[in-house]
Amino acid sequence: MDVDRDALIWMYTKMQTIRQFETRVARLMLEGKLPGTVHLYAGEEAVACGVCANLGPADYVSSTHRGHGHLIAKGGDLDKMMAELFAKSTGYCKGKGGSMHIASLGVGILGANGIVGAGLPIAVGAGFAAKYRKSDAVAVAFFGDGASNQGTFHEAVNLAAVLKAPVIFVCENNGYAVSTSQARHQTIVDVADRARAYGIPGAIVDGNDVFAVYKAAREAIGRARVGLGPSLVECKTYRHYGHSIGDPGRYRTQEEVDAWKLKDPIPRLRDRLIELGVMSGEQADSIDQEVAGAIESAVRFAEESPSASLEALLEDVYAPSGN
Ligand SMILES: Cc1ncc(C[n+]2csc(CCOP(=O)(O)OP(=O)(O)O)c2C)c(N)n1
Ligand SMILES: [Mg+2]
Repeated sequence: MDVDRDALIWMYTKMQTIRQFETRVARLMLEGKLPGTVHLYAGEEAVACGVCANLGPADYVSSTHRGHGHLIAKGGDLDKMMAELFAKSTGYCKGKGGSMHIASLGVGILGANGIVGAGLPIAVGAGFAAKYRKSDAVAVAFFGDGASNQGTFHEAVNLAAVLKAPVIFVCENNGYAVSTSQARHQTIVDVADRARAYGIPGAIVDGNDVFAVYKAAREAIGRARVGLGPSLVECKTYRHYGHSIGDPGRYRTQEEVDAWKLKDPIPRLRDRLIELGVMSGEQADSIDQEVAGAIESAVRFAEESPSASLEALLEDVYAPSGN
């Protein structure tokens, strides 16, 4: 496929970063070092990375409760993310938001979001604003199969279609909404079918194949940039961990989990890049080690940072007045 070498290496590195971040966060949670809970993205890395490889700093993403991967792929800083998870004042939201409320307008991250389906209308607003200002920026809304049943999904897709807003709706269909399988929460198999109801293109891709995601996203983002309006891209994927930390996962069989782990997007990409001669096994190992160093340094930064302060509790509640 016509993807340049730098983009391929970028995608491998980011996918590896997300996986190691999530693995480390799972351990920190089990050690009792992080307050609250986390929803881990491991297994779904090809979606965030295949999409964000087509975005620039001026573009926007709106995220979900399972947001670490989107934020890392969009350029989120590991130190500030880790510090936010540790509830430290050096975190993205000064330690007051935690995993589900990380936002950084500076890198186009409109926010992780604890409310299922809430990111979609936000992305439509950002996309419409970009169009209104005559910039060629686009907005991507990541959302789950469960979120596709929310009213916000239907309202957002309809409005984006009517406004021809540059928005790409990326459904991460991991087959479950908490413990409810897709077959029990909707009668359709493909969420992409819903695109037709709003007169926009709908594509279905293997969400564990970063090449497929990249290609579908490139087409949808390209259309949006030249004024052709929104698209929906459905990526079929799977989460390796439970819904959140502490989920015993009794609603899934071990056979199902094992079968999906055989389709793990990261070894798949690694093997393919070695086969294509894009990198050697040694180069891949050295990327993995570099990533491990960055994750450990983020943990150290977070551990050594001061805790969120009680005095700051009521700061940042209202926007500054006057402008
Ligand atoms: C409006 C709203 N309803 C219910 C919940 C509780 N809840 C949290 S995550 C979730 C399931 C989301 O499923 P999906 O959109 O498929 O995302 P996934 O967790 O699979 O990534 C639910 C019902 C919520 N946070 N917000
Ligand atoms: Mg889901």
